[in-house]
Amino acid sequence: MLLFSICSLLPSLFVSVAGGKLPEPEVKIEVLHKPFMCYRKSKYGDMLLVHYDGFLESNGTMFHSSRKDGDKNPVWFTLGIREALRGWDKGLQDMCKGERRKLTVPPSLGYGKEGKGKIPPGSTLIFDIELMDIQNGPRSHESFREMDLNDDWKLSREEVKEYLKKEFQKHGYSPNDTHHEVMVEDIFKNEDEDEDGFITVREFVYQHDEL
Ligand SMILES: *[C@@H]1O[C@H](CO)[C@@H](O)[C@H](O)[C@H]1NC(C)=O
Ligand SMILES: *[C@@H]1O[C@H](CO)[C@@H](O)[C@H](O)[C@H]1NC(C)=O
Ligand SMILES: [Ca+2]
Ligand SMILES: [Ca+2]
Repeated sequence: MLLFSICSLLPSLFVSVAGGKLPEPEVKIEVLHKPFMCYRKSKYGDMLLVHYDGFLESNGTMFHSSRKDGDKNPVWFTLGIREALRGWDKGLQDMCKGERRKLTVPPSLGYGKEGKGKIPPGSTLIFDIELMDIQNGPRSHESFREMDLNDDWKLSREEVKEYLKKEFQKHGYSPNDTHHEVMVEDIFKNEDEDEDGFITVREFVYQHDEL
């Protein structure tokens, strides 16, 4: 059971995501606070830790606050892969750690015509978001460089297998060669688009078309 759950988790790091291609309504971005020092700006594929308050534009009701609701912890999400609202993917790019933004998110980049829970159909949303931390995401160049043990800018089956082994150990599981080989085959089936036996930076980092 345990092994099953981590195995279903790991390949998801490699699962391709669909990219939006058509021109779309924009998110309005207002910078509320910009830190004096900015060592790194958020970019596609980064993991962001944020605190946020979300309001309905219609009457100003707060529908969620990470500072006040639940465990009151900030939340992690990966930028640009639709893990969060598309309005966040668009509105939280090039942001410094410590920066605060107000985003005005149209319904089509939020919860759409259907709405969700406390959010009525067709709602424009206002978010007050503070970026607390930035980490390398699973799809980042940095992660790729880490996996590319011989620095030839492509990932071999052996390198991916090494990575899986390390990830398993990090999560407290003993490595299992047979199992890793099955996972590697699965990953290559999805990621090695030109089937040359290597996963290139392009194949790894960028969005795959699912048209
Ligand atoms: C604001 O709008 C929401 C959704 O229509 C509604 O549930 C809520 O009661 C309203 N709040 C106020 C203060 O009018
Ligand atoms: C290793 O994985 C294979 C395939 O998933 C499984 O059949 C086998 O029982 C595992 N071995 C150990 C020692 O866990
Ligand atoms: Ca390599
Ligand atoms: Ca390839």
